[in-house]
Amino acid sequence: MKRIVTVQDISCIGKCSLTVALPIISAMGVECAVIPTAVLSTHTMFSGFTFRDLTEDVTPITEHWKKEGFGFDAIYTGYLGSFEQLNLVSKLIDDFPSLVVIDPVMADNGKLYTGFTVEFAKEMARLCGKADVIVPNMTEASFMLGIDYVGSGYTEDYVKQVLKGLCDLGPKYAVLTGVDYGDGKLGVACMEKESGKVFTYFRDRIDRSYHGTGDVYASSLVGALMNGKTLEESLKVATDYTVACIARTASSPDSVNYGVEFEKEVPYLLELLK
Ligand code: PXL
Repeated sequence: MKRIVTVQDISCIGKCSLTVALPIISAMGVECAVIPTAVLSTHTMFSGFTFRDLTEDVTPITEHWKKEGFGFDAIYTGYLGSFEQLNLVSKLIDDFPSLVVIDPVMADNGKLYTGFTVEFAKEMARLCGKADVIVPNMTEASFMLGIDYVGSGYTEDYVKQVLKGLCDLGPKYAVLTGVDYGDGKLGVACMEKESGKVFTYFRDRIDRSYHGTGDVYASSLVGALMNGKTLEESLKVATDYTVACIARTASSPDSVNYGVEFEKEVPYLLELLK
């Protein structure tokens, strides 16, 4: 059985970060260890959320693991809240060699999330240099590269240029999520650093946007990789699953406004793995 460790916050209500990663990765038959970096009452799109920082717990946790001799097949990081946490993740990658998947969660739709800065984006870009796979959206990629955010009307050449910039940060593969050429499709584009080869996968765009879909995407991507799928196959699994979650949520009378109904689509996710 494969074992991964994921490093991100736990937003007690919010259908994002750990409350998404843990169930999805476990359902995919992969042991999911966690390093919770902070406890929030909700994700940061609510006002008045509580925030308890757990940075000082990270090193004691990993030191204990080293003594016990634990190892991991993959490290998957999501929302990280401080420069110190970026350094701790960097050390974790050195201490526990494994496949490293970094989702540089910090921004969307041209804007940084509450609490993030341009300087943080630069440091996150440095951390991405240690990854095998990074999965920023267009906004995160722009902040990490220090370029203007282009929300629409861009070309395939532009996307290639951004992917090349991301590969130059150092990861083996750069995946751009939320690629939209204005033709009614939405998808991902991936570049392999060594060969410069680009792979894309698109689905019909559903004009709804929900919080936490990036976490659903990255978690199912990691789960698919750990199930022995290639990166190309894994990107398709993650895209198809995320689209299904969005479609279900858009048509559900019970849907909440803070996240997607990823739970009900787990059977479909397992079908995709076959
Ligand atoms: O879905 C990403 C995410 C994770 N964790 C927290 C967040 C967000 C996005 O806003 O606020 C706390």
